[in-house]
Amino acid sequence: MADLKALADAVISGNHTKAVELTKQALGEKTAPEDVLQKGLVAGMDEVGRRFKANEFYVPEVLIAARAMKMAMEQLQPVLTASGVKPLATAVIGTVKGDLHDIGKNLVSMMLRGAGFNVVDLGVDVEPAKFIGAAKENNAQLVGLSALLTTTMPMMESVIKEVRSSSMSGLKIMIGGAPVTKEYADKIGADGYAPDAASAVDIARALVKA
Ligand code: B1M
Repeated sequence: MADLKALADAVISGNHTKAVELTKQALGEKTAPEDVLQKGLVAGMDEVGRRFKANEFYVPEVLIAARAMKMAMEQLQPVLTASGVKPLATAVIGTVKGDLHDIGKNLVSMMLRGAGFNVVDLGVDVEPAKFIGAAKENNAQLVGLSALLTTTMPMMESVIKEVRSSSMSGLKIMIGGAPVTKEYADKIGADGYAPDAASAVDIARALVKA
């Protein structure tokens, strides 16, 4: 019988070979693809997030866990799509214009994918209009903005202003990045702020439910 706990453990330890093998095995045994996702892969990434928040895991452990998750997802995705399982929500994410830092943003993307979001990652140095265009095109519920430079933080406010004055004014906006604070997020009218990738998952889940 498919061992979804072992699959979660393979993700937590970043053992991609085992994660892929157990995913294939579970699918071969006709385990519901949603269970493979939620009880195996997402459960594993949730624990990775918990350990990261508790400083029991650091960036390298999160990256290897996310790689295991991604490789297992490659097996699972076609089956999920065929069975009509819907993603939790769609999030468009990127590093704002003028800013080339993407390590943290990539972590947030990976953790959101791990939590069952469909993530459209626009990369770095993203113009405000591109966020809105991609959100429209992908029917997104959430936009995620990352900035690592004090000089590019104001670009987040520009994106928020553009979103609020567009036909997508109801889009939820989450921001983050080393120099960003909750106070700053409130000041510029963001819906949510996350200090790290694991908290970003909690905030994103809450925002798309609201
Ligand atoms: Co740059 N850099 N950098 N840099 N760089 C910083 C940010 C800096 C603090 C270093 C310093 O001086 N001490 C400083 C900024 C100072 C300031 O603005 N006050 C700085 C500078 C000045 C610069 C340049 C201007 C240097 C130069 O050329 N003179 C230049 C700018 C280029 C540009 O962007 N236009 C530059 C360039 C670079 C590199 C290209 C060399 C490289 C980036 C490589 C890459 O990203 N692919 C780089 C790096 C690596 C850093 C440091 C060392 C590390 C950043 C990082 O990846 N951290 C950084 C110093 C530091 O932070 N200690 C620094 C690890 C990452 C996991 O954390 O990104 O904070 P972080 O992400 C976290 C959270 O913030 C949060 O979750 C993540 C995971 O927990 N988070 C979100 C991030 N985005 C989020 C989005 C969310 C939610 C949470 O919702 C959407």
